[in-house]
Amino acid sequence: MTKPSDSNNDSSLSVTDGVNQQSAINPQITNRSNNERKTLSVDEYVQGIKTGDRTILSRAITLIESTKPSDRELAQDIIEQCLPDTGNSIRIGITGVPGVGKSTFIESLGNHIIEEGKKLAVLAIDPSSTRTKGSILGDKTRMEKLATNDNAFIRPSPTGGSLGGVARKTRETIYLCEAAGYNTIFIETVGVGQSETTVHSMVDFFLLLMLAGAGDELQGIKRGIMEMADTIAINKIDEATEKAVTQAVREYKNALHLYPEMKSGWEPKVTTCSAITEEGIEDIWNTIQEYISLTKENGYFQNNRNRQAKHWMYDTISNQLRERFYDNPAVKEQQEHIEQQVLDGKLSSFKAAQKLLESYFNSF
Ligand SMILES: Nc1nc2c(ncn2[C@@H]2O[C@H](COP(=O)(O)OP(=O)(O)O)[C@@H](O)[C@H]2O)c(=O)[nH]1
Ligand SMILES: [Mg+2]
Repeated sequence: MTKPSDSNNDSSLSVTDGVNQQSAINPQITNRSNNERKTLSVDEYVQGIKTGDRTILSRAITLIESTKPSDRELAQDIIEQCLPDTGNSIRIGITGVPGVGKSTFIESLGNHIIEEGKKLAVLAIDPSSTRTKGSILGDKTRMEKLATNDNAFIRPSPTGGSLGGVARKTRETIYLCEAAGYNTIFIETVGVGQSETTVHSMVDFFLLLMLAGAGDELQGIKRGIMEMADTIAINKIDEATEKAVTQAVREYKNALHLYPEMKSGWEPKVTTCSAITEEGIEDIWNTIQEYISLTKENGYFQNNRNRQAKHWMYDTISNQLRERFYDNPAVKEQQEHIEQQVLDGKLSSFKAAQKLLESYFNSF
């Protein structure tokens, strides 16, 4: 498998403004320039976003990603006012192991659909990544044409925090991008952990990229992820033998047959492509269109969106409760000590949890 060679990339590509990439390069500079910026009102943010002002959109996303409560409050007000202009996009999740070609694929398909007149936002979820300067520029170089296209907006994965936190930020970012007129949203995620389940819960269509000539065990893809895929695309067919490609297609088709029918009424497809030569890319777009038509017709599209919206609501509640709990001074003070007592066998896990919860509830 080809590994991305991210280091030593230097580039003057336009990189969408964001806390992470700037702070990765020089935190001091970021802080200074942020402080010097004019503060905007909620209305100014909302107007800016709705008129497609990319700088203001970027700044609003930075508020979403901020850990400062006042920033997050402001972000919530902005999202609330943008809400009537959201939902009118196709949200597509793209997953696969590192190096399979996700970013290159996005560059290829992205430019294709922009030529068709679409506006594309590319977001990423990668909770494992502590993004370095190298990896950001690495992704950007894979998306060289997109990164400089006025109809594309690329935002790297928010750093830090739990998967739940990263998921919330991404969901909220989807809303803002939709309000800014991006009618197609790609969300790239690494297909190795829990993050693809999270992405699956925020997209309409889920695409899994694979390689020919490597068993799925080798590719680190769990069965559960294949089960979620609306399409499996075998990438890099330009460098695989025809025999290996044919065999891979057959194997994945067989594997998909073992799963129960999808609730969407869609029969998952196995297809092939090369993100480099662009062979098969248009076909995949057509497949996505077919899927959208089918699910809009049979009602699944809207039902699924409703289900997701409900899920996000409860997910947000759980996450905020958890964050509040662990941020609580009384909990913080005792956590380590109580944990040690459990490790020493002096306290049962249940009792320990009860004690911590009590100190939380008694702190109000
Ligand atoms: N030959 C070939 N190489 C590809 C293809 N797609 C991606 N690559 C290469 O595979 C490497 C990893 O690609 P990247 O898009 O960064 O993968 P990601 O980690 O899944 O985002 C890069 O060197 C790409 O140039 C393809 O279709 N054919
Ligand atoms: Mg990538």
